[in-house]
Formats: sequence, C-alpha cells, structure tokens
Amino acid sequence: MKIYLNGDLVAKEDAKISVFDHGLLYGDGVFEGIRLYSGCIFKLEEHLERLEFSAKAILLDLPLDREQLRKAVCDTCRANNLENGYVRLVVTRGPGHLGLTPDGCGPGNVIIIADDIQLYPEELYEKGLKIISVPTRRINASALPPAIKSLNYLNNILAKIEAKKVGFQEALMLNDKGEIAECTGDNVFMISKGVLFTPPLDAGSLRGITRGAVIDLAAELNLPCREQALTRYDLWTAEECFLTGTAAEVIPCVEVDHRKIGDGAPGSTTRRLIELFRKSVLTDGVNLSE
Ligand code: PXG
Repeated sequence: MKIYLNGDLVAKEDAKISVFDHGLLYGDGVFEGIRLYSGCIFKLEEHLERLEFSAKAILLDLPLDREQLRKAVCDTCRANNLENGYVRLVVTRGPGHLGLTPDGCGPGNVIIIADDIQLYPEELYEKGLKIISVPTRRINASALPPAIKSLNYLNNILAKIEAKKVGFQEALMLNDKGEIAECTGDNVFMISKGVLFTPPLDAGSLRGITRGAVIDLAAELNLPCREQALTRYDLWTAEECFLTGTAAEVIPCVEVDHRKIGDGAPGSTTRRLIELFRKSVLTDGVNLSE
C-alpha cells in the first residue's frame, strides 16, 4: 500500500510523522472520508470544499490548493490500483511545541490513505439497523461548530462506546436541548406523512455530503424535505428512518430506543432512495480514468 505524505507516495511502513504534530497532541487538524466507486471518486469537489471550509474555520492554511488536492487524491487512488474503496484525506496543524498555541507549528502534514472499506454487512441494508440514544450529548454548536470536520472525535467516540456497551452498533446523539443531532458518523433522516425530515445543521449535525445527496434525490422523487428540529418522540413515531454517511451510505433504521419504526422493516421510500443513491454514486464524481 502506498500512502501519500506531503507530495510523496511512500510505503505504509515509511509513512511517519512527528510525535510533536499538534494533530496527534491536540486533535488539531481536519479530515475528509471519501468513497471511490468503480473508479469514480464520489462528490470529490464537495469533499474538498468542506475540507477547505473546515481548515478556514480553524485558521489552518492548507498547503495545497484545490487542483493540487484533487490531483493528490486521484494519484493516491491510482498508485494503489483502487477501483472501489475509501480515501482518508488528513491535514494536520503540523509539528510544534508542547503547548496549545499553534504559533510555530507547521508546515501541516498532508496525508492520504486509500484503502478498502469496512462496510456494514449487506444483511443490515435488507433488515435495517437498530440504534439507541446515549447519555453523551453532541457538543454545543457554539462551543465547536459541528460543520468543522476536525481530527477531534472524542465526543462521537464516547457516544459510540456507550451504544456498543449496551449492544448497539450506532448511537443516536442529542444536543443539549434534547433534540436529535446526528449519529456518531452519520446524519439522521425520518419520513412522516409523506414528508422527509432531517435535523437542521445548528442542531449539531455535520453538513454531510451523503445528506446533501439524499436531499437532492428526494427532490427528484418529488418528496418534500424539511430541515427542522426533531425530538426522540418524532423519531419513535415516524413511519421510516434511515441514516446517511460516506461509510454507511444510506442505511435503513428500523428500531430507535427499542421502539419499532413503522412495521419494523425498511420503508418503501427508504428502499427507493437507497436504489437511487446506489445508481448516482457511479456517475456523480471525478472519474480516475479522465
Ligand atoms: N456526522 C458526522 C459526525 C460524521 O463524521 C457524517 C455525519 C456523515 O457525513 P458524510 O459527508 O460522510 O455524508 C460524518 C462522516 C468513519 C467515517 O471512519 C466517518 C465519516 C465519514 C467516513 C468515515 O467512521 N463521518
């Protein structure tokens, strides 16, 4: 496996960075998780734009411009002969002193890993996922804007651990008002009375690329979509529920907090959206052969 590290493609064993990197010491940095489907990098421009916005928000100067980032991602996929998989693009604050200030840090390390992806088993897409809300609340948007995809995921990791400890694969995270924010690495959607709902970004959700893709697909289906504050009650009494994320794609959710959603099987609209999503990933991105 070849890893992109600051302009070079190096063997995995040689991909090393300083222990003084503030990415390691403080989670100070940004990243993207991107999918590659049949040689097509899904929504690459959207991911690169989000990376640029995350970097800007934390006052991190990206060492590469858009064109250089695009080329680096494509070159890494090609160097690994990857047709389908997962690309992790990471930019750290860079090596500095033992202290919070980023002054004197840098240059930031640019790391790109292109690998296979560990997917949920196909069976879960047929039967649906069961999730549970957890005590750990999503960090308040005024403390850390949820739109920043930073290297600091402890909040989500704690929620994931809490769900796993009680036998669930995914956690539903609430914000400090008790509204639905998102899952640990996925956005949440529900359908009620013919309308698609998802929490607004200020409820504590990441502006998910898959979330955006699903909102566009809903428009194609003439399915009205509203971004509005949702409670657990709204979700418990919904007809359908599903999660969206780069890793999970669109996955039906059939139980929330031990309450069956609808009749406990993936809903027909969810299934239709999954079908459309799976078609769109083959065309909606940057093709490696171009
Ligand atoms: N919320 C959070 C907190 C996320 O980290 C999403 C929502 C979904 O966003 P996208 O843009 O992917 O539709 C994410 C994305 C992983 C992994 O390794 C996690 C994400 C993406 C890729 C891989 O668990 N999170």
